Amino acid sequence: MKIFEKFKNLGESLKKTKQELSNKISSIFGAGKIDAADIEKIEEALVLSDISYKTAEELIESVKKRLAKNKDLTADIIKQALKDEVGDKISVKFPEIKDGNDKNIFIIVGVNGVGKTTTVGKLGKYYADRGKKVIIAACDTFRAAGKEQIEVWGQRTGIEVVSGKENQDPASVAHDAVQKFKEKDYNILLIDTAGRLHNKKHLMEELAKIKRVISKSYGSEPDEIFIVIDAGLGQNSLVQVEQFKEIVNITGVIVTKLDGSAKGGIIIDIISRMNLPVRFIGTGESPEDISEFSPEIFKDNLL
Ligand SMILES: Nc1nc2c(ncn2[C@@H]2O[C@H](COP(=O)(O)OP(=O)(O)OP(=O)(O)O)[C@@H](O)[C@H]2O)c(=O)[nH]1
Ligand SMILES: [Mg+2]
Repeated sequence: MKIFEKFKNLGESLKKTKQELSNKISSIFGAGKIDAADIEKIEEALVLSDISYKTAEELIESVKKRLAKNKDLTADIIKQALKDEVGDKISVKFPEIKDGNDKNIFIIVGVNGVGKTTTVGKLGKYYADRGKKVIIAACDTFRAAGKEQIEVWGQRTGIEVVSGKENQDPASVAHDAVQKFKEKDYNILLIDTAGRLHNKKHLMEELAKIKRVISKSYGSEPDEIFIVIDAGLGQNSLVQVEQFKEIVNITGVIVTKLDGSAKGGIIIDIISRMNLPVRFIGTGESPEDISEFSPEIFKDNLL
């Protein structure tokens, strides 16, 4: 597959973050002489792009070290050093995404409205375009519109959707979908789940149950459990990830709505603080608006 196809929209969707961060750093330093102590001044710009204070401080310390001997600092030199330090922070070696087997099951989780259903629709098309036979389980039985929404995505992309009745136990819908998935020649089963707030205990228990039932019917753990986070929600997403991690073993993160946000910095924290791979990026509302994540392209487009 050609590289521009895999990462088609990643660079484009970082435009806003890049513009704001770059402009802020340039305007902090202006044209005057800069010395290493001035590097501290970029902290606010980093935090505004949604890098946590802790990570921003670490980045600043390491940029200062990197440039300690440089007597002729310019805004561009600082940006380049920052880019390299970000690159170091996010170039963590994670296992490959588990989508290469004959059969793989992904569960998609997250709080309300972050873009789970849209992401399931897009992922369905993404894998179908790559020759996989995909089936979707509509396990959001909580909202009537949730089921219809994913069925519309199924019609749009030509992907089969298994859905239950309104208010049916989502775990039983998941069970039926896994049975069908096992019996026929499907390759990828995508499980859409209802939005749930991490502090709602019974909803979090429901999620644990969905996972348990899937593991039991499948005969092994689901291959990936992705948490979807909305780039616009910033640092709050880190709390969400922490809480979901306590209930199910999150294996990766999908960051949506990066297209409308200047807060791409959150990705650095997810990788370096949460130690989770970012697998996909949502870059819009159309079926093709999904891109694989690449640390290199992210780094090159952040500044
Ligand atoms: N711009 C943009 N909008 C997105 C993206 N992903 C989702 N959306 C929009 O975000 C809104 C919510 O998306 P849903 O997919 O319904 O979110 P959800 O997490 O399934 O919501 P609940 O099931 O209610 O928890 C919709 O208007 C989507 O079109 C994205 O990557 N970019
Ligand atoms: Mg939904």
